[in-house]
Amino acid sequence: MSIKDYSLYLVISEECGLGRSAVEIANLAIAGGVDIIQMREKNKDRAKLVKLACGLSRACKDNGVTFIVNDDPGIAKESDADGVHLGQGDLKKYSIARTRELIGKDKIIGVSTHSLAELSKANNDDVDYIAYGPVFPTETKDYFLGTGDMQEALNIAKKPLIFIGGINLSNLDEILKAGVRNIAVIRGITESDDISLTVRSFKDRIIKSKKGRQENDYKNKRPGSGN
Ligand code: TZP
Ligand code: MG
Repeated sequence: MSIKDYSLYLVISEECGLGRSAVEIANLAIAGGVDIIQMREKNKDRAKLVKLACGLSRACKDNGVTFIVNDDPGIAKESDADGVHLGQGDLKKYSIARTRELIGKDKIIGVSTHSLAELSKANNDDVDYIAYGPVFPTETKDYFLGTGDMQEALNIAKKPLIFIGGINLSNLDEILKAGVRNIAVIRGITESDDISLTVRSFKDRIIKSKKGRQENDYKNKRPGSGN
């Protein structure tokens, strides 16, 4: 399976939702036009994770939104998710070949990378997309990469590249201008009062930036444009 649009990828951790449930957050984000939703819950037992994943999977399927389970290919399989997201630690537990075997070869596998070296390695692995970050300071991690290597990351990526970490409506334009096409967000969306509106704002700006880039590409390629 391939994802048609990686533009806006929401990672849901219920504890970052200002008291709202993961399904409530998902439905509000779906109404706002999110492309992908990931369940990322670190403090629930397996039975709860499976139940929640099934609920989120259903909500996403009903609305044509891609659903990804973090950490656990087994739960992705049980909830009929579209795919699984593995961190560098998860890859020690589940090889990519084993993950493909578990979830099915048509499903999506995404990986987290935190350096250009990890990104380069993921380029050659059998994965469908690569997440790269944290770009900005975030409460989730105790370090961040900054935007210095962003251009190089964009240049070397051979798969859809999704930037993550501390991205919000205040720093979004800076990274879109640098050429970023796809972003993943937790708190910049789940901590907003109006999740649907915030998702819409993220999405509108991403679409506008992509359109601007297409128009520029077109202008630069026109005969007589000097290129
Ligand atoms: N991986 C790198 S940064 C991050 C993950 C899971 C957390 C992103 O959360 P936020 O709230 O968007 O900074
Ligand atoms: Mg993980």
